[in-house]
Amino acid sequence: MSHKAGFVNIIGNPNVGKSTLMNAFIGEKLSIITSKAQTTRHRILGIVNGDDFQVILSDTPGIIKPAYELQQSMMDFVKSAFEDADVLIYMVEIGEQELKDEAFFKKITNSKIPVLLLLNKIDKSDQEQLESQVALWSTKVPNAEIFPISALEGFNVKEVFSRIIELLPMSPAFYPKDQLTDKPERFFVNETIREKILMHYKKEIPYAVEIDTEEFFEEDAIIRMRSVIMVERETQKGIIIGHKGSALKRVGIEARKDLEKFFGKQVHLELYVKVNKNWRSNERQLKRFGYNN
Ligand SMILES: Nc1nc2c(ncn2[C@@H]2O[C@H](COP(=O)(O)OP(=O)(O)OP(=O)(O)O)[C@@H](O)[C@H]2O)c(=O)[nH]1
Ligand SMILES: [Mg+2]
Repeated sequence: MSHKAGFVNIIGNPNVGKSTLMNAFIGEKLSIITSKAQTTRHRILGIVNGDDFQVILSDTPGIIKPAYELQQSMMDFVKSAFEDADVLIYMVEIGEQELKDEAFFKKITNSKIPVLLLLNKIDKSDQEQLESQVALWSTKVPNAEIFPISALEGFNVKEVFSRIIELLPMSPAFYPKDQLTDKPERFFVNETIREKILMHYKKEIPYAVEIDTEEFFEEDAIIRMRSVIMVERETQKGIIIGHKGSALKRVGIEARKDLEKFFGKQVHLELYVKVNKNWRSNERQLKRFGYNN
Protein backbone atom coordinates (compact mmCIF):
# COMPACT_ATOMS: atom_id res chain seq x y z
CA MET A 1 0.00 0.00 0.00
CA SER A 2 1.47 3.36 -0.94
CA HIS A 3 -1.67 5.47 -0.85
CA LYS A 4 -1.68 8.77 1.03
CA ALA A 5 -4.68 10.67 2.33
CA GLY A 6 -5.51 13.31 4.88
CA PHE A 7 -7.05 16.57 5.92
CA VAL A 8 -5.46 19.88 5.04
CA ASN A 9 -7.23 22.74 6.75
CA ILE A 10 -6.86 26.35 5.70
CA ILE A 11 -7.25 29.05 8.35
CA GLY A 12 -6.39 32.74 8.64
CA ASN A 13 -7.74 36.27 8.87
CA PRO A 14 -10.71 37.36 6.74
CA ASN A 15 -10.04 38.26 3.11
CA VAL A 16 -6.48 36.93 2.91
CA GLY A 17 -7.30 34.57 0.02
CA LYS A 18 -8.18 31.23 1.66
CA SER A 19 -11.05 30.47 -0.72
CA THR A 20 -9.01 31.57 -3.73
CA LEU A 21 -6.33 29.03 -2.77
CA MET A 22 -8.85 26.25 -2.21
CA ASN A 23 -10.32 26.85 -5.67
CA ALA A 24 -6.84 26.97 -7.20
CA PHE A 25 -6.07 23.53 -5.75
CA ILE A 26 -9.41 22.09 -6.85
CA GLY A 27 -9.51 23.74 -10.27
CA GLU A 28 -13.20 24.56 -9.78
CA LYS A 29 -15.09 27.41 -8.20
CA LEU A 30 -16.21 25.60 -5.08
CA SER A 31 -15.89 28.51 -2.67
CA ILE A 32 -17.23 31.96 -3.38
CA ILE A 33 -14.73 34.81 -3.43
CA THR A 34 -15.32 38.51 -2.96
CA SER A 35 -13.29 41.51 -1.89
CA LYS A 36 -15.32 41.69 1.33
CA ALA A 37 -14.44 40.13 4.67
CA GLN A 38 -16.57 37.24 5.99
CA THR A 39 -17.39 35.91 2.56
CA THR A 40 -17.05 32.30 3.70
CA ARG A 41 -19.42 31.26 6.50
CA HIS A 42 -19.04 27.49 6.53
CA ARG A 43 -16.36 24.87 6.57
CA ILE A 44 -16.32 23.59 3.00
CA LEU A 45 -14.45 20.48 1.91
CA GLY A 46 -12.74 20.36 -1.46
CA ILE A 47 -11.27 16.99 -2.41
CA VAL A 48 -8.34 16.53 -4.80
CA ASN A 49 -8.00 12.94 -5.96
CA GLY A 50 -5.04 11.20 -7.58
CA ASP A 51 -4.23 7.54 -8.22
CA ASP A 52 -2.22 7.30 -5.04
CA PHE A 53 -3.47 10.23 -2.97
CA GLN A 54 -6.53 12.01 -1.68
CA VAL A 55 -6.11 15.52 -0.31
CA ILE A 56 -9.15 16.72 1.63
CA LEU A 57 -8.93 20.49 1.86
CA SER A 58 -11.07 22.58 4.18
CA ASP A 59 -11.86 26.18 3.46
CA THR A 60 -12.98 27.99 6.62
CA PRO A 61 -14.36 31.42 7.58
CA GLY A 62 -11.83 34.14 8.36
CA ILE A 63 -11.04 34.47 12.05
CA ILE A 64 -12.94 37.26 13.82
CA LYS A 65 -14.16 38.16 17.28
CA PRO A 66 -17.78 36.96 17.16
CA ALA A 67 -20.45 39.58 17.82
CA TYR A 68 -23.57 37.51 17.23
CA GLU A 69 -24.63 33.84 17.11
CA LEU A 70 -23.92 33.38 13.39
CA GLN A 71 -20.32 34.54 13.83
CA GLN A 72 -19.98 32.31 16.90
CA SER A 73 -20.96 29.37 14.76
CA MET A 74 -18.51 30.46 12.05
CA MET A 75 -15.71 30.38 14.63
CA ASP A 76 -16.82 26.91 15.73
CA PHE A 77 -16.13 25.78 12.16
CA VAL A 78 -12.62 27.22 12.49
CA LYS A 79 -12.13 25.39 15.80
CA SER A 80 -13.19 22.13 14.20
CA ALA A 81 -10.56 22.65 11.52
CA PHE A 82 -7.84 22.44 14.19
CA GLU A 83 -9.15 19.16 15.48
CA ASP A 84 -8.82 16.86 12.50
CA ALA A 85 -5.99 18.44 10.49
CA ASP A 86 -3.05 16.38 9.26
CA VAL A 87 -1.51 19.53 7.83
CA LEU A 88 -2.46 23.04 8.85
CA ILE A 89 -2.29 25.87 6.36
CA TYR A 90 -2.05 29.23 8.03
CA MET A 91 -2.56 31.92 5.41
CA VAL A 92 -1.48 35.52 5.86
CA GLU A 93 -1.40 38.28 3.29
CA ILE A 94 1.42 40.61 2.46
CA GLY A 95 1.45 43.56 4.87
CA GLU A 96 -0.47 41.73 7.56
CA GLN A 97 1.02 41.89 11.06
CA GLU A 98 -1.03 39.67 13.33
CA LEU A 99 -3.90 37.26 13.83
CA LYS A 100 -6.77 38.96 15.60
CA ASP A 101 -7.42 36.09 17.99
CA GLU A 102 -4.72 35.24 20.56
CA ALA A 103 -6.10 31.80 21.39
CA PHE A 104 -6.16 30.69 17.76
CA PHE A 105 -2.66 32.07 17.25
CA LYS A 106 -1.36 30.04 20.21
CA LYS A 107 -2.93 26.92 18.72
CA ILE A 108 -0.95 27.51 15.54
CA THR A 109 2.39 28.20 17.23
CA ASN A 110 1.94 25.21 19.58
CA SER A 111 0.73 22.91 16.83
CA LYS A 112 2.07 19.35 16.88
CA ILE A 113 1.15 18.84 13.26
CA PRO A 114 3.03 20.42 10.32
CA VAL A 115 2.14 24.06 9.64
CA LEU A 116 2.59 25.63 6.24
CA LEU A 117 2.50 29.40 6.51
CA LEU A 118 1.47 30.80 3.15
CA LEU A 119 2.32 34.44 2.61
CA ASN A 120 -0.25 35.32 -0.04
CA LYS A 121 -0.72 38.16 -2.54
CA ILE A 122 2.98 38.54 -3.23
CA ASP A 123 2.00 39.83 -6.67
CA LYS A 124 1.24 43.06 -4.78
CA SER A 125 4.67 43.33 -3.14
CA ASP A 126 8.31 43.95 -4.02
CA GLN A 127 11.40 41.95 -3.08
CA GLU A 128 12.25 44.13 -0.10
CA GLN A 129 8.80 43.91 1.47
CA LEU A 130 8.68 40.18 0.79
CA GLU A 131 11.97 39.59 2.58
CA SER A 132 10.96 41.60 5.62
CA GLN A 133 7.61 39.78 5.80
CA VAL A 134 9.28 36.37 5.60
CA ALA A 135 11.64 37.44 8.40
CA LEU A 136 8.72 38.66 10.52
CA TRP A 137 6.67 35.49 10.16
CA SER A 138 9.59 33.13 10.70
CA THR A 139 10.12 34.64 14.15
CA LYS A 140 6.40 34.76 14.94
CA VAL A 141 5.65 31.20 13.88
CA PRO A 142 8.98 29.34 14.16
CA ASN A 143 7.32 25.94 13.76
CA ALA A 144 6.01 26.77 10.27
CA GLU A 145 7.47 26.30 6.81
CA ILE A 146 6.96 29.54 4.90
CA PHE A 147 5.91 29.72 1.25
CA PRO A 148 5.39 33.06 -0.49
CA ILE A 149 2.54 32.56 -2.95
CA SER A 150 -0.01 34.23 -5.16
CA ALA A 151 -3.20 32.20 -5.02
CA LEU A 152 -4.72 34.48 -7.64
CA GLU A 153 -1.92 34.10 -10.18
CA GLY A 154 -1.05 30.54 -9.23
CA PHE A 155 2.49 31.39 -8.18
CA ASN A 156 4.04 28.60 -6.02
CA VAL A 157 0.68 26.85 -5.70
CA LYS A 158 2.00 23.63 -7.31
CA GLU A 159 5.01 23.64 -5.03
CA VAL A 160 2.79 23.92 -1.95
CA PHE A 161 0.67 21.07 -3.22
CA SER A 162 3.74 18.83 -3.68
CA ARG A 163 4.83 19.61 -0.13
CA ILE A 164 1.35 18.71 1.15
CA ILE A 165 1.57 15.32 -0.55
CA GLU A 166 4.95 14.71 1.07
CA LEU A 167 3.54 15.52 4.51
CA LEU A 168 0.38 13.40 4.25
CA PRO A 169 0.23 10.11 6.16
CA MET A 170 -0.14 6.73 4.50
CA SER A 171 -3.84 6.05 4.48
CA PRO A 172 -6.61 4.74 2.29
CA ALA A 173 -9.02 7.31 0.84
CA PHE A 174 -11.70 8.75 3.16
CA TYR A 175 -14.18 9.59 0.39
CA PRO A 176 -15.10 7.99 -2.94
CA LYS A 177 -12.53 8.96 -5.55
CA ASP A 178 -15.07 10.76 -7.72
CA GLN A 179 -16.30 12.98 -4.90
CA LEU A 180 -15.40 16.67 -5.06
CA THR A 181 -16.95 18.07 -1.88
CA ASP A 182 -19.06 17.25 1.17
CA LYS A 183 -21.71 19.85 0.36
CA PRO A 184 -24.95 19.17 -1.54
CA GLU A 185 -25.86 20.88 -4.81
CA ARG A 186 -28.25 23.29 -3.09
CA PHE A 187 -25.42 24.65 -0.99
CA PHE A 188 -23.65 25.87 -4.13
CA VAL A 189 -26.85 27.50 -5.34
CA ASN A 190 -27.12 29.36 -2.02
CA GLU A 191 -23.50 30.43 -2.11
CA THR A 192 -23.61 31.65 -5.71
CA ILE A 193 -26.58 33.88 -4.91
CA ARG A 194 -24.92 35.13 -1.73
CA GLU A 195 -21.79 36.02 -3.70
CA LYS A 196 -23.82 38.31 -5.97
CA ILE A 197 -25.39 39.93 -2.93
CA LEU A 198 -21.98 40.53 -1.38
CA MET A 199 -20.89 42.12 -4.65
CA HIS A 200 -23.85 44.41 -5.25
CA TYR A 201 -25.12 45.60 -1.87
CA LYS A 202 -23.43 47.84 0.64
CA LYS A 203 -22.66 47.94 4.32
CA GLU A 204 -24.70 45.63 6.52
CA ILE A 205 -27.01 44.18 3.85
CA PRO A 206 -24.91 41.15 2.78
CA TYR A 207 -24.32 40.21 6.39
CA ALA A 208 -28.05 40.18 7.14
CA VAL A 209 -28.75 37.80 4.23
CA GLU A 210 -29.10 34.04 4.16
CA ILE A 211 -30.24 31.96 1.19
CA ASP A 212 -32.45 28.90 1.27
CA THR A 213 -32.92 26.93 -1.93
CA GLU A 214 -36.34 25.36 -1.59
CA GLU A 215 -36.44 23.62 -4.89
CA PHE A 216 -33.77 21.97 -7.03
CA PHE A 217 -35.31 19.92 -9.74
CA GLU A 218 -33.16 18.45 -12.48
CA GLU A 219 -34.74 17.63 -15.83
CA ASP A 220 -33.02 16.33 -18.95
CA ALA A 221 -32.22 19.70 -20.43
CA ILE A 222 -32.62 22.11 -17.53
CA ILE A 223 -32.35 22.46 -13.76
CA ARG A 224 -35.19 24.37 -12.10
CA MET A 225 -34.36 26.13 -8.86
CA ARG A 226 -36.31 28.29 -6.48
CA SER A 227 -34.47 30.15 -3.73
CA VAL A 228 -35.50 32.47 -0.95
CA ILE A 229 -33.34 35.41 0.01
CA MET A 230 -33.86 35.91 3.70
CA VAL A 231 -33.27 39.29 5.33
CA GLU A 232 -33.67 40.45 8.91
CA ARG A 233 -35.89 43.49 8.43
CA GLU A 234 -38.59 44.89 6.14
CA THR A 235 -36.39 47.83 5.03
CA GLN A 236 -33.70 45.40 3.87
CA LYS A 237 -36.25 43.58 1.75
CA GLY A 238 -36.96 46.76 -0.19
CA ILE A 239 -33.27 47.39 -0.76
CA ILE A 240 -32.69 43.85 -2.04
CA ILE A 241 -35.55 44.13 -4.52
CA GLY A 242 -34.64 47.64 -5.68
CA HIS A 243 -36.53 50.05 -7.93
CA LYS A 244 -39.10 48.06 -9.92
CA GLY A 245 -37.23 44.89 -9.00
CA SER A 246 -34.11 45.90 -10.94
CA ALA A 247 -31.58 45.05 -8.22
CA LEU A 248 -33.00 41.60 -7.59
CA LYS A 249 -33.16 40.95 -11.30
CA ARG A 250 -29.45 41.63 -11.66
CA VAL A 251 -28.66 39.16 -8.85
CA GLY A 252 -30.80 36.54 -10.59
CA ILE A 253 -29.20 36.99 -14.01
CA GLU A 254 -25.63 36.89 -12.71
CA ALA A 255 -26.26 33.93 -10.38
CA ARG A 256 -27.93 31.97 -13.16
CA LYS A 257 -24.94 32.48 -15.48
CA ASP A 258 -22.54 31.15 -12.84
CA LEU A 259 -24.81 28.23 -11.99
CA GLU A 260 -25.05 27.22 -15.64
CA LYS A 261 -21.27 27.11 -15.75
CA PHE A 262 -21.04 25.19 -12.47
CA PHE A 263 -23.64 22.55 -13.35
CA GLY A 264 -22.89 22.50 -17.09
CA LYS A 265 -26.58 22.78 -17.88
CA GLN A 266 -29.30 25.32 -18.53
CA VAL A 267 -30.71 26.78 -15.33
CA HIS A 268 -34.03 28.37 -14.47
CA LEU A 269 -33.71 30.35 -11.25
CA GLU A 270 -36.63 31.88 -9.40
CA LEU A 271 -35.79 34.26 -6.55
CA TYR A 272 -37.92 35.82 -3.90
CA VAL A 273 -37.27 37.79 -0.72
CA LYS A 274 -38.62 37.11 2.73
CA VAL A 275 -38.17 38.71 6.14
CA ASN A 276 -37.00 36.33 8.83
CA LYS A 277 -36.63 38.52 11.91
CA ASN A 278 -33.18 38.41 13.52
CA TRP A 279 -32.30 34.99 12.08
CA ARG A 280 -28.62 35.67 12.73
CA SER A 281 -29.21 35.53 16.48
CA ASN A 282 -31.74 32.71 16.51
CA GLU A 283 -30.26 29.30 17.26
CA ARG A 284 -33.09 27.33 15.72
CA GLN A 285 -32.92 29.29 12.48
CA LEU A 286 -29.14 28.93 12.37
CA LYS A 287 -29.40 25.19 12.79
CA ARG A 288 -31.86 25.09 9.94
CA PHE A 289 -29.35 26.85 7.69
CA GLY A 290 -26.57 24.43 8.53
CA TYR A 291 -24.70 26.32 11.22
CA ASN A 292 -24.39 23.56 13.76
CA ASN A 293 -24.10 25.29 17.10
N1 LIG B 1 -3.68 40.50 -5.56
C1 LIG B 1 -4.13 39.35 -5.07
N2 LIG B 1 -5.40 39.25 -4.62
C2 LIG B 1 -5.81 38.05 -4.14
C3 LIG B 1 -4.96 36.92 -4.09
N3 LIG B 1 -5.65 35.89 -3.53
C4 LIG B 1 -6.90 36.37 -3.27
N4 LIG B 1 -7.01 37.68 -3.63
C5 LIG B 1 -8.18 38.56 -3.51
O1 LIG B 1 -8.47 38.77 -2.14
C6 LIG B 1 -9.89 38.90 -1.93
C7 LIG B 1 -10.36 37.90 -0.91
O2 LIG B 1 -10.22 36.58 -1.41
P1 LIG B 1 -10.97 35.33 -0.75
O3 LIG B 1 -10.40 34.11 -1.38
O4 LIG B 1 -12.43 35.54 -0.79
O5 LIG B 1 -10.46 35.48 0.76
P2 LIG B 1 -10.89 34.62 2.04
O6 LIG B 1 -9.68 34.52 2.90
O7 LIG B 1 -11.51 33.33 1.63
O8 LIG B 1 -11.97 35.59 2.72
P3 LIG B 1 -13.13 35.22 3.82
O9 LIG B 1 -13.90 34.06 3.31
O10 LIG B 1 -13.95 36.47 3.88
O11 LIG B 1 -12.42 34.95 5.10
C8 LIG B 1 -10.53 38.69 -3.31
O12 LIG B 1 -10.77 39.96 -3.88
C9 LIG B 1 -9.45 37.93 -4.08
O13 LIG B 1 -9.52 38.13 -5.49
C10 LIG B 1 -3.61 37.04 -4.58
O14 LIG B 1 -2.81 36.12 -4.61
N5 LIG B 1 -3.27 38.29 -5.06
MG1 LIG C 1 -13.39 32.62 1.99
